[in-house]
Amino acid sequence: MKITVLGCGALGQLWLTALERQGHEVQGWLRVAQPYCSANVVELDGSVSNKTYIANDPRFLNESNLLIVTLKAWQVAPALKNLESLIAPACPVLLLHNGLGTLEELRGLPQPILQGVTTHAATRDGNVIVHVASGITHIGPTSIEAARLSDLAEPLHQALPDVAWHNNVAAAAWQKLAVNCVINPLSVEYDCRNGALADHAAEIQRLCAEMALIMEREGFHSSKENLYSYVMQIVESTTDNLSSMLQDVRAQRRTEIDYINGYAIRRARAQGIALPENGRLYDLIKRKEQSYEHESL
Ligand code: KPL
Repeated sequence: MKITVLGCGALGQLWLTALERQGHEVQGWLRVAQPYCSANVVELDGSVSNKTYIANDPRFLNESNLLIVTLKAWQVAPALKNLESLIAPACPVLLLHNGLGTLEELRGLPQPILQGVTTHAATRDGNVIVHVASGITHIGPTSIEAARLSDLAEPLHQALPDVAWHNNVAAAAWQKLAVNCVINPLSVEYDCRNGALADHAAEIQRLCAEMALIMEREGFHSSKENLYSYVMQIVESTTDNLSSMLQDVRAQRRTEIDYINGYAIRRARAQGIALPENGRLYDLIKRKEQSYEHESL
């Protein structure tokens, strides 16, 4: 297959490396156009792959059979709207980002959109991307046209296992949203690695209760107890991780808060319910972002 990967951060580099190894023709696409991009990945078994790929070739993009988007949530809609005319109308677009809300922003995009949720963990160590934990990438359609694309799961699975196709991927996306609504802002509040959140069980329980409530209203049944035990499992399995939100705050970058707790709060408002603990953390992260936005003025 011919595949373009939009966004060459940690996850983008993992996919470029994995797909090329399987014999696919790949290119990267950087927001600031460059003719080449490099992927420098330490694999799970410790082996190193350091390769350079072509980048930002509009013809390659137009001929691509798949576009994988690994940008931050807030970058997705502006980037895709910019590229829309260069992407073939039938080319599937696979979104792989934290949070929800981009589908609403992409309404009207002609290409079929697949939503993806991944539990692979990769972190940046200087110029190197370290694939720290294997995981599952759940993918699925967001429209009737996209429902015909289930055959894509197999080549993706061959490249970077596991990949699982779900006709109702939104359920997996809400489950991941719940994890991110808890771990990401709390790790910023306590300025700690994920594992240290085990000391804040009461706060985690309150957040899980709120997430179970909104998920139920949105038609994705989950109990607060099940969510709590799932979140604690992720706290433990990612114990040494700095959450993506804490990394963003430390680097004084825009966070994905509007697509994480912000999305849960918007859906709750639409359902006529309040999520006070999510609201408190949303405000906390927004204040942090504003403090460094102001510093850089
Ligand atoms: O997705 C994550 C993130 O950091 O954004 C978790 C699952 C919380 C792992 O760190």
